[in-house]
Amino acid sequence: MSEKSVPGIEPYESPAGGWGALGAVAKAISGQMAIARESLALHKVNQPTGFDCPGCAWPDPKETSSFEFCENGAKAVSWEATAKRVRPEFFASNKVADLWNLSDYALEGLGRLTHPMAYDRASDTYKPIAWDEAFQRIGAALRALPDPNMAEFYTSGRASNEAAFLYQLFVREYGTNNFPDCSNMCHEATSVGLPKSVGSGKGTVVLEDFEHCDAIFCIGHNPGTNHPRMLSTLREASLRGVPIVVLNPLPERGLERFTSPQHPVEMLTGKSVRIASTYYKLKIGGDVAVLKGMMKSLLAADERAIAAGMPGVLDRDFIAANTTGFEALAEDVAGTSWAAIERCSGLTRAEIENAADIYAKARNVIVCYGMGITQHAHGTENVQQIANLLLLRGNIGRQGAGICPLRGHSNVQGDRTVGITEKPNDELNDGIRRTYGFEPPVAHGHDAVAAVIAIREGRSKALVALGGNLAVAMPDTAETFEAMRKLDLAVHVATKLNRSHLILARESIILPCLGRTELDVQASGPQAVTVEDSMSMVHASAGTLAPASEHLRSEPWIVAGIAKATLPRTRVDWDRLVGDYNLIRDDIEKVFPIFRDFNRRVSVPGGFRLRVAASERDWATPDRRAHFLLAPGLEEDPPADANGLMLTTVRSHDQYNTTIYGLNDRYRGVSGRRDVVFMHARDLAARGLAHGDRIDVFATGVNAADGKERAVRNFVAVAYDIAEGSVAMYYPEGNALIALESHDRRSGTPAYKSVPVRIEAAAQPASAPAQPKAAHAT
Ligand SMILES: Nc1nc2c(c(=O)[nH]1)N[C@H]1C(S)=C(S)[C@@H](COP(=O)(O)OP(=O)(O)OC[C@H]3O[C@@H](n4cnc5c(=O)[nH]c(N)nc54)[C@H](O)[C@@H]3O)O[C@H]1N2
Ligand SMILES: Nc1nc2c(c(=O)[nH]1)N[C@H]1C(S)=C(S)[C@@H](COP(=O)(O)OP(=O)(O)OC[C@H]3O[C@@H](n4cnc5c(=O)[nH]c(N)nc54)[C@H](O)[C@@H]3O)O[C@H]1N2
Ligand SMILES: [Mo]
Repeated sequence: MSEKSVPGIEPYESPAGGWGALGAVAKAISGQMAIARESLALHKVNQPTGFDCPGCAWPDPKETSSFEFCENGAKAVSWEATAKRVRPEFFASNKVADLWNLSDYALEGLGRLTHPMAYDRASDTYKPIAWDEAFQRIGAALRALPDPNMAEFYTSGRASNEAAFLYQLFVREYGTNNFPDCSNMCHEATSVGLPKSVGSGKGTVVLEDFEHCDAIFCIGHNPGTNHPRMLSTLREASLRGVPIVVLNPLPERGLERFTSPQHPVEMLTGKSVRIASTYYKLKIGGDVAVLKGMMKSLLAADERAIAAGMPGVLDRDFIAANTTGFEALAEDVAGTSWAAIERCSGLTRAEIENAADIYAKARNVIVCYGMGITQHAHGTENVQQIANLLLLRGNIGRQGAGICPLRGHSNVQGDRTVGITEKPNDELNDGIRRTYGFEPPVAHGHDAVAAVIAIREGRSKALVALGGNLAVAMPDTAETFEAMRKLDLAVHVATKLNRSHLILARESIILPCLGRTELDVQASGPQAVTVEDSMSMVHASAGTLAPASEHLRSEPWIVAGIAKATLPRTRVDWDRLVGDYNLIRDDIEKVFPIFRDFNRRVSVPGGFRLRVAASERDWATPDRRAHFLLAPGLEEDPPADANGLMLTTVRSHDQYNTTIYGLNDRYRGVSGRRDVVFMHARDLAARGLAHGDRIDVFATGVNAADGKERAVRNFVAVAYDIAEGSVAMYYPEGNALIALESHDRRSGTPAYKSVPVRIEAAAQPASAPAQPKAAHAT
């Protein structure tokens, strides 16, 4: 990094974890001014009798008796269990036009919502409304639509199985499959790509497999920030001598070295454990090239071995017995030149061959991956190339080996399992017919991108959001905001105020709900909900804290309220279900037989695993075989425009998606700011720029194809050890640069991680605001 000092930018030399993490937790908790409440809450996280951490979807170790320390889990819990409140008096004295000018950080920082609120246009304020009246208004507006397909029902992945199941039931009885879901912005490439490869759309490994693997590949995910408890698993593997190969354009500290706060000796001696044994900084979007290069190298090694009369490198028996498409893959890979692979990946042939060698020498291999793989125009192909690589040596469906997509929200996978999908299959539709006796809509509905486009074009007029911050999470900030202002109805079920709530529809309603940490009492007594983690483990979660306000209601209760007010002739006994969540689980089991014996199996501490057929080499594809699938086209990739750079958008260490906990990104050496663009020193120099300079970033290519200028201005260039030609900034700041049309055609996942840009010295003086301000519409 350059010598010039830039405020808030200072390299972080320590390992991930360690005292830095403990300090950050203390700060996060005291910042929320409720120490007693939180420390009580933290002890209940991921315990057999407590609540599931709202942080991430990494599974809990089997022996959940000891509290597993996690800095970002602690932040997520204290953010929810905060003592701060945003009450009706606050809304009464702050017009929405003024709230709009607060930052996203400040908006959520106001604290927990306490009352149902409805927007009042005359005063430009949100005013309290009784629950029943809110439901009546929502029901009337939804019934007034000429077609149920003119409403969109968004789900964010924190919703429990019980809430999500009731929600999809209500929406289907209402008559649409418009289920935009945060999963559409996240692991949709997995859900679409993997079933075609191996017949199952979920990860095939369980936590225990990490104890039996001989090599781990970590591609495009940042566990030190986003799945911190995974560092303990990687640490154990590293200590066993397991090679860990990382493919990531950025040097992520959590993937380099880790000091475990669980281990007093490590903490006291300041020692750390190396995580990556080999760290390859590939170019953004270079994954298909690397994976194809690795396969090319494996095929060549296999041929050489066989020619020399030695055992081959590939698992030919497995390939013959279980797969189709091998010959086509071999041909595709043979036809891909090393020159193209090197150009597209930014790595050398020798580096890729080394990675292939580590892969080939390991008996059991696990490949883990995250958003660096899925959020590209070729996200589905990325996922399928990972599956190919694993299939070549039979690394799926046996102990110690498999594919491990790191899911995002703590229950995003479960929401999908219980029916949040815009493309219902026959099994789901039959389950609903059988259980409730109404005819569910069968035509496919909208995913997230399609929903926003439908709203933009005036084809959809109502949005109901079960959690989340859809407008800010989606690409194309300006267009998405403008679209949302055309709605007749916007309903947000939420714990905290966010910008999506301030984008006003003709009728806007905020319904405040209980969080995971809070006690949920219904007619039959205190309730537990269930969630499914990244490894298909389903377990119970029961809040323990007193609710943040007496007016809060549970998500299942709220969904039932909306349903009853919308569907006067409903076939569902909503009150009965909401009175006892065991009955919701009984119904889930009726609709989805995979949940067989649900209530009994989930009552065991740690819960149970939902069957993933591919984990047992049962390939649930039409021909009952796993498929090698091609990603042709590397050769045709146009060389990047001479002045062009590829931008990726990432999470800082102090945020949870659109929720900004703080302005620091400790491991990347950033404090007190988010207006940064990480760039390689040579990319700076090539543009006559220096570390610390103010810059403007302009979208090019696919994101400028419609002739609209998409730009973010007055950011600060930070010299960084990132792959050359690749630059990075934070999400959601970067969303303004991405057109809705820039997404994976197969899965609909926005290409948040490959944004072609041009970077120039800032046109305006440094004192200008760093963020573009969108005008407030009334
Ligand atoms: N504390 C915290 N925890 C979270 C979240 C959070 O915001 N905060 N979000 C949750 C959610 S919803 C999700 S989906 C997950 C997200 O978890 P991650 O998938 O880890 O999320 P990102 O921060 O988007 O980081 C992706 C990583 O991919 C790398 N990358 C970027 N582009 C490329 C590329 O082209 N190729 C490769 N190989 N790598 C690339 C980036 O450098 C970064 O290290 O985390 C979940 N957990
Ligand atoms: N550029 C760029 N954009 C991205 C991404 C990226 O990597 N880059 N990542 C994408 C990904 S992976 C995802 S998953 C999406 C995230 O999209 P969302 O899931 O829509 O966003 P969140 O920020 O997680 O939602 C935060 C809000 O959820 C509400 N909330 C919190 N807890 C609860 C609860 O228990 N119940 C209810 N009802 N509400 C609650 C609060 O009001 C809070 O303001 O963003 C996507 N957008
Ligand atoms: Mo996500």
